[in-house]
Amino acid sequence: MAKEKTKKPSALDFLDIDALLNEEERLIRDTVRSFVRNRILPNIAEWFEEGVLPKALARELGDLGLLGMHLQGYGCPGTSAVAYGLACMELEAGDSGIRSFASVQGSLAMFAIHHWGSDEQRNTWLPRMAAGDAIGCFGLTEPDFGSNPSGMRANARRDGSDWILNGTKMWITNGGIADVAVVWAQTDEGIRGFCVPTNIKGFSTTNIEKKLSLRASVTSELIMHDCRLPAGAVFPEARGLKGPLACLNEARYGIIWGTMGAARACYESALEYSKNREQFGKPIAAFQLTQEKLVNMLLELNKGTLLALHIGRMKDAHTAAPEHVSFGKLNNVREALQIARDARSILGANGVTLEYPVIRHMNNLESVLTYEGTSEVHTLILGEAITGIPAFS
Ligand code: TGC
Ligand code: FAD
Repeated sequence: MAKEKTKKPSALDFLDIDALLNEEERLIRDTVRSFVRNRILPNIAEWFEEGVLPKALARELGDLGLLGMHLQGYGCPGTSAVAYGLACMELEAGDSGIRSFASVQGSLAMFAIHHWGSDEQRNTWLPRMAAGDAIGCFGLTEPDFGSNPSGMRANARRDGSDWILNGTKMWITNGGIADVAVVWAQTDEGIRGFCVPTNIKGFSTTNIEKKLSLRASVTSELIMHDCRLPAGAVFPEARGLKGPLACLNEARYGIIWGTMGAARACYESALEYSKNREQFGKPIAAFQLTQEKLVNMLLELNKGTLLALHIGRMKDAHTAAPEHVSFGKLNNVREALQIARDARSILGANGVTLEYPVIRHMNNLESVLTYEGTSEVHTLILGEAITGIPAFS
C-alpha cells in the first residue's frame, strides 16, 4: 500500500497550489512578489491617497520584462500565459492600479499592435513599449457607449490617403500619460483601430479626478478633434467589433489572476489582524463568526486561484474560449470583492483606513467589477453560451 505523504496544510497556500507550478513559473512569481514587496508596498498607500502613479514605474516594470510579457518578439519575453497570470496576481496583490497599468500596456495597447498592427507599427512601438520607454492606452469606451461599444460615435474618414479622426473616449487608463493611443472608431468599412501618437495636433486628454477607486492609476478622457493620421496609422486587418474584443480577452485573462492577488492580500491582512486583536478577553480569531468569515475567504481564494491556473493552462494549450475567460473574470472579481468586504469587517474601524491595505483593495475591486465587461455583461455572455439565446438587448 502506498505510504501517505500528507502534510499539515498551510494557511497561506492551503491546497499547495505552489506544487502545481514549474520552476520557471515560481521564479517569475517570486521575482514579481519581491518587487511588489520592496517597491510598491512601502509607497502604495501614499500614491493612492495622493492619486498618483509615478511614471518612472513604467521603466522599472519594463526592466523586469512585465510589459507585453506573454507576447513574442519585439523585445517581449514571450512567457507562458500562466507565468503572465502569476505576474498579474503579484502586481495586484500590491494594487489593482499597478496591475491595470501593466494590463493596459501589455494586454490591450501592445497586444492590439502585435495582433492587428502592420510590421511598421510593430517595429515603431513594441520595443519601446516593452522597455517602458513609451506608454500606451486603449480607447474603446465612450461617454455614451460603455457596455455596448458597437454604438460608438468616434469616427474616421478618409481624406486622400490620410485619415481624419474625431470623437471622445472616456475612462481611458493611462490616457493622460500615453505616448500612443490605440483608438477604435467607426469608418465607412465598419469599426477600425488606429495607432495614434498622442503628440499630434487635435489630440488632447483630461484626467478624471475625484475617483475613490484605482487612485494609483491615471484615468482620462481622450478628445480627438480633426486629428490627421497617415494611411499607415490604421490597423490593416481589423474590421468590426471583434478587433477590440479580441484584445479584451487578453486583459480579462490577467484580471482572473490579478483579483486573486488582491483577495490574497486582504485575506492575509485579516488573518493576521484577527490573531492579534483582542476583544472580550481573547483574539477575535477565536470567535466562531470570525472563523467562518476567514474560512469562506480561504475557500474562495483557493478555488479562484485554481480556476485561474486551470484557465491559464487552457490558454497555454490554446483551448481557452472567450467564454472561459468570462467565466473566470465573473467569478474571480465577484469573489475577490466579497473577500475584501469580509476582510474589511474583520478589521473593524481599522478596516476603513489606509494603514491597512484592505479598503484600498476593496475600493479598487469596485472598478475591476465594472471594467473589462461588467459582471452583468459576463453573466449574459455565459447565459448565451449555455442557452444559445443572447439577452443583451
Ligand atoms: P457581438 O455581435 O457578440 O460580436 C461582434 C463580433 O466580435 C466577435 N466577438 C469576439 N471576438 C473575440 N473575442 C471576444 N471576446 C468576442 N466577443 C465577440 C463576434 O464573434 C463578432 O464577430 P463577427 O466576425 O461576427 O463580426 O457583439 P455585441 O455588439 O453583441 O457585443 C457583445 C458584448 C456586449 C459582449 C460586447 O460588446 C462586450 O464585451 N461589451 C463590454 C465592453 C467592454 O468590456 N469594454 C471594456 C473596455 S477596455 C477596459 O475596460 C480596460 S480597463 C483597464 C484594465 O484592463 O486594467
Ligand atoms: P454602462 O454600460 O452604462 O452600464 C451601467 C450598468 O448597466 C452596469 O451595471 C451594467 O452592467 C448595466 N448594463 C448595461 N447593459 C446591460 C444589459 N444589456 N443587461 C444588463 N445590465 C446592463 N475603457 C476603455 O476603453 N479603456 C480603458 O482603459 C478603460 N479603463 C477604465 C478604468 C476605470 C477605472 C474604469 C472605472 C473604467 C475603465 N474603462 C475603460 C471603461 C469600462 O470598460 C466601462 O466603464 C465599462 O465597460 C462599463 O461601461 P459604463 O461605465 O459606461 O457602464
